[in-house]
Amino acid sequence: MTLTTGVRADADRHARLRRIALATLDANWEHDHTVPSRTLYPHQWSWDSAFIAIGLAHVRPDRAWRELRTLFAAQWVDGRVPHIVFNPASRAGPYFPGPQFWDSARADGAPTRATSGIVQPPVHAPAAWLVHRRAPGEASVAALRRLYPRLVAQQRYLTGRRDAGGGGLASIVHPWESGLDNSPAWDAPLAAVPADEAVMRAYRRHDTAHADAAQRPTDLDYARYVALVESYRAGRYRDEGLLGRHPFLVECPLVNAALGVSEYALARIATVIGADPGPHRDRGARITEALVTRLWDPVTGTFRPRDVRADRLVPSRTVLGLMPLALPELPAAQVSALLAEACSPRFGLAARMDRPLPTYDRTAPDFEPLRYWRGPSWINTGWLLWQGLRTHRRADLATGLRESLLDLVDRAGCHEYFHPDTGTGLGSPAFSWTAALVLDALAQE
Ligand code: 2M8
Repeated sequence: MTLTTGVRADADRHARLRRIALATLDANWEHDHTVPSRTLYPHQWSWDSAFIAIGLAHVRPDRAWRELRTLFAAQWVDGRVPHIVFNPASRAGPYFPGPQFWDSARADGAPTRATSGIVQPPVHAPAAWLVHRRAPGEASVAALRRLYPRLVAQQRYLTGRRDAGGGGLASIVHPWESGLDNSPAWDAPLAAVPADEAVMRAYRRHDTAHADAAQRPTDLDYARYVALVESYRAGRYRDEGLLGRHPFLVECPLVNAALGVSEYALARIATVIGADPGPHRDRGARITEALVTRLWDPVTGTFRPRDVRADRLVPSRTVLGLMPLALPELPAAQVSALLAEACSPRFGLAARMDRPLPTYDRTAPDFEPLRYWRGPSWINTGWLLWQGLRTHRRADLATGLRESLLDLVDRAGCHEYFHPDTGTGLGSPAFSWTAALVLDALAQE
């Protein structure tokens, strides 16, 4: 290929990707938010909306702010941002577990709109910052000003009420809060949650009507998910005394890395709106330190979730362990160990990648190339790692990863996840955050 034909092929690919990404986001727009997928996820999801806003900023900035505004309108009085905001007017089929199951109306400080009672990784402050950076102006500064106190309240909730381990990190109370629902990272702590898959006979899962059951969590996983919601709901989603009564409390490296990165984003936002950035930077540094103290495993050279109840690190090596690379003040020793882990045969990161980044150690005996978060490649975890590589100025690896992400979508479309060997599209075929993050990756050389 000559230089000019190469450049033309690249421009064609960009135009093609932009077209399908925009069409996907437009088709999934639902009056004041974007659904992750029309069939599988017909309501608003918290961290999906943050990723979606980042992509929309490049093409529909007003809609990006609207997306975040709608989500934060459902914030609880204690500062939690619910992981699902139910759309009462949804014309799509039912979702399990739906609003009746969560029963948020009975909890103190829940909004009028029905929501779930749990959270997802707090990637919203960095998202708000990026939306402003991609489309700056008076409107974006006004939007930041409105959102700032809500973002601060979200941080306060997670670092305060959710610090069940007492070491300065937030605990998750459900695997859904990590966003990586059935990651092998949760196998060990979930084994302590009593559940019988027969309880699922009383419920109807709708996910398996829209996606192949072999690509979704199992019924036993769902029995445990249901048991954990029931436990948290029984205490009306209060967080006091969780250690004594809730069977799953884990410090997740992704959730806590996002918490730290959010403080640095809030420092930047504070500067723009005339607030004090100093306390945010201090908190960012403290969270980074707590991550290293509590979740760093010097033996394997990666971060691991801490099972707070058992007071030990979980054994599996998942993509979650690489996520703290996004922290700007991560010490050099951890940065180089994480790069070594990412570039090892377990994850295969390279300046020219021959296979996409998996979500789980591909050399592990229980690696499952089709099953959701137990192996397949996802665009958001790749995008988050890409951010970390750019933060630590590894342009060579960042370029390799970006190419691999764009290539996946170019070949298969805006799928929810991808086969980590063949790149075949899996799950939903028109998935919003895939589209949004492709738009962002396209715009950054
Ligand atoms: C998946 O999770 C939901 C439950 O929250 C589900 O399986 O029904 C996860 O991939 C999660 O990270 C994502 O936010 C959600 C919507 O895309 O789907």
